[in-house]
Amino acid sequence: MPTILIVDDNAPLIQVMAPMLAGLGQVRFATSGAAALRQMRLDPPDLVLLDAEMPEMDGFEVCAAMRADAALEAIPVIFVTSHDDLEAELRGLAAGAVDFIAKPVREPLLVARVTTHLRLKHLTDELRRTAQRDGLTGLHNRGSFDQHLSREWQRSLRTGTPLSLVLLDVDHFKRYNDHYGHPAGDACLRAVAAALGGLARRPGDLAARVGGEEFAVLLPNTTPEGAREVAEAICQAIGQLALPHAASLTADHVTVSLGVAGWVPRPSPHDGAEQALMKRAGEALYDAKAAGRSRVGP
Ligand code: GH3
Ligand code: MG
Ligand code: MG
Ligand code: MG
Ligand code: MG
Repeated sequence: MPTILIVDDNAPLIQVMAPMLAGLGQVRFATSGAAALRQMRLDPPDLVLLDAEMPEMDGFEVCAAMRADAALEAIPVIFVTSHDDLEAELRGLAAGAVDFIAKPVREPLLVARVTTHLRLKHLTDELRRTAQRDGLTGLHNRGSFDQHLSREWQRSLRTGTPLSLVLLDVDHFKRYNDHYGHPAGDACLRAVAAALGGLARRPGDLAARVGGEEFAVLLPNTTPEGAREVAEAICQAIGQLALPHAASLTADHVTVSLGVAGWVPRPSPHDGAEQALMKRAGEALYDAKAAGRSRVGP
């Protein structure tokens, strides 16, 4: 059930609109712009009906604040205003509104517009989800991982907290495919991915497939020592899946090698400074391979 947030300083008007929308979703309300933003940040709705004219923070300011917030920018906003005002309509659309409704609100029009924009929001959510996912494993894909890495890097830079990541590569996987066949190789990757997803459990942790048989786990607010513990746990858990690998030169079952990197980011004049974490983890992973595989490097 989608959620619809009605924002209006005029409480009686909310009471008029809420029953009209009851069949379309769960209706919430706020009577000021600041309260609306607070509520949205706690629990983002699927659609916002926003009164243009409110004391203190008006609808245009609320809409601008939403567009500047990565967590709220994709939520459609329909402006609601008391008069048939071309200038307000244009300002609303410029601020990022998807549509516009004039007061007094007419029920069929309100229902039709909200229905349309909820349907579009649902489709957009699905598309975004699909675009972020790896088709084989359902984990985040490389593009999504890079986006999150960059976002978390910026956040850690602001807050002065450490950001860590674990890079993981399946050992002797070419030999696995050669021995068991490609479809079995795919099933093996899915099993590894499921184990990985189950271990990256803290809010903000993100597991991704970043290459053919390479995975990464992003660990915000985690020291390199903490990340190393996570990596050791992953190494053990995947070994304990005991997936047979008769062609492995390391063990009789599927094993993985891992590399860890983490630190408190410092300002850099270069774009993409966060990729240094991937590079360092890759070097540690290489060391793990060289040292005999099935371990955390170096
Ligand atoms: P190492 O222990 O050094 O990592 O050896 P490796 O054989 O795992 O590494 P290598 O890079 O030589 O081979 C990786 C293999 O992973 C080769 C490729 O065919 C296989 N692979 C990549 N993506 C997929 C996939 O989506 N499905 C399957 N079944 N195999 C894949
Ligand atoms: Mg008002
Ligand atoms: Mg590899
Ligand atoms: Mg490999
Ligand atoms: Mg190889």
